[in-house]
Amino acid sequence: MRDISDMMLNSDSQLRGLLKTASGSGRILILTHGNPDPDSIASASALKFLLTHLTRCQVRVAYPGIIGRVENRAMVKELALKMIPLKEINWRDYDTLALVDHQPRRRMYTWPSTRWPDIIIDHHPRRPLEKPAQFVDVRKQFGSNSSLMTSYLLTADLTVPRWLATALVYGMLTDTQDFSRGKTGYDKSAYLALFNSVDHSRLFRISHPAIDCQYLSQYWHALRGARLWGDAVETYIGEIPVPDATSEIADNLIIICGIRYALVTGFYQNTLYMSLRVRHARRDAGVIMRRIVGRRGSAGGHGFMAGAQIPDLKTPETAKSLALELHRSFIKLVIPNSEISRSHPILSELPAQVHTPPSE
Ligand SMILES: [Mn+2]
Repeated sequence: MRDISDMMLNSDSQLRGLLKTASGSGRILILTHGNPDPDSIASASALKFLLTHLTRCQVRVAYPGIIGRVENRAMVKELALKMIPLKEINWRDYDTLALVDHQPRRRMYTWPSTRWPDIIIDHHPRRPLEKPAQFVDVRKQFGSNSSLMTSYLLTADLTVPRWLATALVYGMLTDTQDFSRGKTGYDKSAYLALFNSVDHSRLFRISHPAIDCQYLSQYWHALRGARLWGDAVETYIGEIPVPDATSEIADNLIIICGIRYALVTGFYQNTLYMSLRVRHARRDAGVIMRRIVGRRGSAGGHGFMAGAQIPDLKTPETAKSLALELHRSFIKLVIPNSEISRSHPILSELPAQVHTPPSE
């Protein structure tokens, strides 16, 4: 575990740099990444808290896409986080744009062409910027952006309220898979620093949210179509109600005993959404996904998880045939040749009568 003072190394000068950039503006818009995950949501909330307390700026958080996952919706509701859908934003209302937990990527620009981010705080590997930004803090030694934001809060000596500590810890837990993934020394320090401020009942309700029947039907539908090829499982689930339905189902398929790869694809508003999970990070999910998708769309990810989007598909039929083609490439990539001809559904037929009630 890394020492907390070590974690805050650089945070002092970074905090001054951030405040200098922010102080020159009046109204700041913080953007999460598209269909934001807990790390992105917590980071945006932390930056808003920091800037609201240390500057005179008006600060809002916006998210592109949809908050779809049942846990993420529970997080926003339980912690009463204020976030606005990006489509409701009037850009003229803001003079400064901040990105958290991601860096500008050409395919993902969600802001008008006349705008460019002024502030970027991220923990993914640094990408070359097309245009400079006033304040950039990219530190990939943090397993989650929530931990990086925690180092700012600690450096600023702010008391972290329970709702924010809970959000940040949930961001850390999900991005590092409960501190099991990658280098997590700084994340553990950040976690310990916040531990006593966390609302553990709420944290439990977020990580174990109530599900509804629609969720179960969707899961059943995905399971019914899922096929096993050796130690890989894949399913195309057709039209999905929210884009991150695929990641939710992939997370549930990868925990099946003996499975090492799970690929789930769905269709939402003319775009194919794909989610891949791998059990052992020896085969990097991001590399596999990029090879499957190639130039047809955008793919990203790391170690255990990856996602891809292929836009501009005219009809559900086009989407389906492309999805099936991509799933075939996936199987060829991860399964030895000898096993490719053999596949079977993961659900087997139950005997007609599982339980016979005792006779009177
Ligand atoms: Mn992150």
